[in-house]
Amino acid sequence: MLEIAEMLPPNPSPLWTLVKQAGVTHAVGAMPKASRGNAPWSFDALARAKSAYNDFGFELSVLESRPTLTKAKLGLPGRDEEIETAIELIKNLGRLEIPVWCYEWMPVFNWLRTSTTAPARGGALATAYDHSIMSAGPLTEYGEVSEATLWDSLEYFLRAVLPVAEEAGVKLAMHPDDPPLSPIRGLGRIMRSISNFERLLELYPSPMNGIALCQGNFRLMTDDLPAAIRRLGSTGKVFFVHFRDVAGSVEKYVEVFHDEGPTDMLACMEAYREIGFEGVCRPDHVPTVVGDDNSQAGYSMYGRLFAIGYLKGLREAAYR
Ligand SMILES: [Mn+2]
Repeated sequence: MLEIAEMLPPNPSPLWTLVKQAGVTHAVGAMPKASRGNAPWSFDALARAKSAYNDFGFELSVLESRPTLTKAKLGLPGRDEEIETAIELIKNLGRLEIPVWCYEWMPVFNWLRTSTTAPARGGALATAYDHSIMSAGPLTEYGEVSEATLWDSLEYFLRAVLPVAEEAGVKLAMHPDDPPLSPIRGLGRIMRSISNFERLLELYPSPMNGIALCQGNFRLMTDDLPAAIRRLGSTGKVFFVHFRDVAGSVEKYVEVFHDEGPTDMLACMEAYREIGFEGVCRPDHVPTVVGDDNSQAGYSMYGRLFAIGYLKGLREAAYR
């Protein structure tokens, strides 16, 4: 059964209460800040974070933050030290029975937008991406990096971490590149097509090597998202779902409310039921609505209420 979760920063806040009031039972968490000499990925830090979620009645289903992996992604000297932190994190997730780690392979840039103030329905604010703006920007300090380099570094990483993940019983869910475009400012990006995700699964076959199906990005890779869910889901390797939609194309798009995009969201929910998805699905990136400030574009508080309610309704329709 698909369970609905929300992304909650690791400290209790009014957001936690609101999400609880909306009937959400599962949390997608992040590493806490370092404290008392404990690294964010240490057992002690993660144990306290997990307890906080549990104390509020949330099951911590996914950890969706990462230690720095820039050298690991770019294949640079020092990568083994970075990979060692990922290994320690995975071991500690196993010890604490946190079943999924969501990671990504976007070098230097994480998710990228050229606007956080795009006009959305009723005066809400959305995030948007326009490649004609981004591509005018300078190269990073790393210059040009090929996709071949990223594939090599990813294989090196998987060979190091997947045996640990198997031992720990922790599933690794790869989030797609956002936007799924390559290169950006000289940096190749590889997690940007359905066939590349199939290549990821073949790179190191393992029951722990899987996918975070972020709909906003996969919808920019295909015109038939429900079919893509069934195709990737047939591998049994969809471990985590981000629920959202965008309008436009990969070169120029804007995020939308969950009910107004071009994607048939009910058909997506039915596809998750058909593939027997057993994991959590969280709303991703909501517009900033009245009563919210825009300081954390995509993750404002009240905007989430609508997304959670819509997702709950779709789940009820698909699973009844
Ligand atoms: Mn996402």
